[in-house]
Amino acid sequence: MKSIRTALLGATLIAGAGANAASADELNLICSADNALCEKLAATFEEKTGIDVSMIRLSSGEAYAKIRAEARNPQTDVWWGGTGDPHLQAANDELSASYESPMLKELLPWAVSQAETSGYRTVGVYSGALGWGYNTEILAKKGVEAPKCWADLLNPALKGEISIADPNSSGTAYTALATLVQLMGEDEAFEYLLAMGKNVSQYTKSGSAPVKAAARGEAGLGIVFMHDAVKQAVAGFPIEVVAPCEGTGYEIGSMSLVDGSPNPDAAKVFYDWVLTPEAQNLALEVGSFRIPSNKASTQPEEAPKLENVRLIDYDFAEYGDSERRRNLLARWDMEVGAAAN
Ligand code: S7P
Repeated sequence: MKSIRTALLGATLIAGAGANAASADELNLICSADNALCEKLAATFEEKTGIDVSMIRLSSGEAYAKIRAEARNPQTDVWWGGTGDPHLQAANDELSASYESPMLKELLPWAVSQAETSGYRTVGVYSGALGWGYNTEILAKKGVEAPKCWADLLNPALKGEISIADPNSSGTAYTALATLVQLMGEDEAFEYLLAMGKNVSQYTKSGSAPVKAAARGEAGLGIVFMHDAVKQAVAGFPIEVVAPCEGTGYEIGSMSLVDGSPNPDAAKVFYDWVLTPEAQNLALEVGSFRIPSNKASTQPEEAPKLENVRLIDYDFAEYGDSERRRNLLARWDMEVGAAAN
């Protein structure tokens, strides 16, 4: 990577002292995946390139809100990970920059399609299906039958046992909301969410927190991406992973470069590196079992097999559209959030 660094420093010198000129030795990263993976990526990149990474972990909705708030004076260079819909919303709002990475040709079709949908303002980095993990010991103690379908989550015996995130902060929970709307129709999905809300103990900020709570015995069931539930099961917790019988949605975890960012050269170095198999395989070292987007990356054995999951034809363009996402979140606040308070 030495030569890349030298090229970068040259590029910075040529850029001169323009308003946005900054050191090629710095990168400001928002990471919206598991903190362990975020730290691993940042540390390895620093080690390889000598570029200092200043990283914060934010849930997908919070990351979008931060980038939006900084639009006039961007502080962030790269937003890596988190669900694709808010990345598409950022693209829609022209908060992200268009970049056709030379790595695109190495990626699986769903990752490239995410780039094409957004005019190359975002790209797919991993994928995984939505489902839940339940604590087998808690449900057995309560005599509750294993919940296999969305309909089963309305069982009054689950009162106070379900945990799911707030879709305003969490991309996972927004994926759940958009999935139910696509499965049932919008009015029916909101009726369902209100009814299920009677069983919800807590709307968390982070998307993976619900299944961590279930693993620790603080909740009976957490609605999350299936790979986040697998992580708890692999770690030895009594968690059973479920793909809902009626069908379910999925995410294309994404990455975007921020338009007008302070360190655009370093940002592109990170962008290209993090799409390599070498970088994508780091996920395995921290027990993150989602499907990586590079064709040559290792597909984790533990990752839920998508061919065994009844996937809906998730409409990323519609549910990543700014107005659609804003309206759905406003309705969630008025109906579901208000009922929880
Ligand atoms: O890396 C695992 C993963 O779950 O992290 C992301 C994250 O949970 C999304 O966070 P929020 O729901 O808090 O926004 C997911 O994209 C990814 O699957």
